[in-house]
Amino acid sequence: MSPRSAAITVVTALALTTVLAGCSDGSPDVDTIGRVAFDTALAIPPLAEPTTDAVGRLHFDLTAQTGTVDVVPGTPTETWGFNGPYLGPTIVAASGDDVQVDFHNGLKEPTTVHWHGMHLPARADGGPHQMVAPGDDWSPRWTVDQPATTLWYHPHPHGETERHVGRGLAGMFIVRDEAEAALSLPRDYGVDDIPVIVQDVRLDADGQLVSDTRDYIGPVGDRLLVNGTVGPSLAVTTDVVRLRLLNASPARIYNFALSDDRDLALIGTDGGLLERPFATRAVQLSPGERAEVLVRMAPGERITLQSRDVDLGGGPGLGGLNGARDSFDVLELVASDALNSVGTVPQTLVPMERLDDLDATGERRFVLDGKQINQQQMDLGRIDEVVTVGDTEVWDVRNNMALPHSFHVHDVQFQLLSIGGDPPPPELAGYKDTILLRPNTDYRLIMRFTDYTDPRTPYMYHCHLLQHEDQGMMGQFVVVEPGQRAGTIESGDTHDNH
Ligand SMILES: [Cu+2]
Repeated sequence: MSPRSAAITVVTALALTTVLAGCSDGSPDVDTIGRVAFDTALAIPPLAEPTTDAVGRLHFDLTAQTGTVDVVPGTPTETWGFNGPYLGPTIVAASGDDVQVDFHNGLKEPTTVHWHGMHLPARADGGPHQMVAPGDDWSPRWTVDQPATTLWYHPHPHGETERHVGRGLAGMFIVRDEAEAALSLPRDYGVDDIPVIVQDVRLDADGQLVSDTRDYIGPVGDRLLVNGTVGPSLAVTTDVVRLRLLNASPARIYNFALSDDRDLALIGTDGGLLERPFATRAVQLSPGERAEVLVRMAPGERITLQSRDVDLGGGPGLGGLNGARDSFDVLELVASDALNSVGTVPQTLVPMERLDDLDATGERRFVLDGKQINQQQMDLGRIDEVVTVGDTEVWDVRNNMALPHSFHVHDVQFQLLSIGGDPPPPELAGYKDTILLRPNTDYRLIMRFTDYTDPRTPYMYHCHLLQHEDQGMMGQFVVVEPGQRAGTIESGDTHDNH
């Protein structure tokens, strides 16, 4: 072992000892089941209203701004949002649409807007190289070119992402397409097709947001907001309701289940619909992950979406850490006495081409340990990996610790070949852009890099536990033409990226 790696191992071991020692006096478990009043109608983020220009491009306006939310009645909590005090409008576009987002930074500090899960040019990606100064504008444009799914947008300023997202800068981006439209699924936004953006918060004595890190995974809150609503209740008017679950929390991992343990039908994950619905009692999501589920309801009944029994995959001792023992009432669903039928839910959804590792042109290995990937902290000036356009690659990602991490890759949606040598379970068999990395486990990912070469503007890959990302658990890759080399990194100017 080299002196350098020996030193890193010692530091990691010390950090782990500190974490494990810290939990013995540690965070009390949170259990809100049965204690949430559900006295407020679930807020539905408004749909962003685009304008169409002369060449048919859709323009969406987003402004980052400050505001307040009454998390505790009568005590305004200072928050940030897009086009409002908290969260942002839902953007809907169809595959094939040309879009442009006209973003204005109305904050007093620089930020970015990253399109999480979107396949698009690196300079439109909104990562840490596309910083937008206070008062400035940024207008990325791209063609939506991926299947129907649930994506989201949020800031990605290096070292500050946890704080920016934790204050409320997040919104949903729904992609539609013809294959999805042809299926008998609920798709009436806000009626039977419901965004469910879940965030946990913790308040200080003055009712202000605090980022109180006692757990290794980062700050975990003791109360939930769903679409910004405290104690949310949804009036259900159809026999089947589609929930688009988004974990927009900085660190907390949820395991969503219904109060009576009835099955959910999982129909989609990060990158699109599954081949067929998967009946499951629970859906676990780490930060950044999404799932689309169908819930079947009977007239007049009342059930609750909860989060409980989170499985971080670790041995004894891990369960009490990092909020895994916490339980929450998340969202109440109240069915009306007469429900409209949405029709028969299809048995098959969309065909999916399985990527084959025999077709892979290369393999890369990423080891996550401490707050590093491959023993390196993020360096905005360093390109870590150079990918040739057209290639299909296997990324072998290992969590080398006894604690959880996660892995998110920009630009692409990947498939899982194996987890710890085993084939992925049905809930992880579809397209993904973010996965929880269980302790001491190898994940083999396969992905195809189809276009958007730019030797000077990198995409990111990183742990999506936002504090880890902020602390440098991130790397950069560029996509180049065959034979091309990476160039000197060019941070985008914020006025015009074309
Ligand atoms: Cu991590």
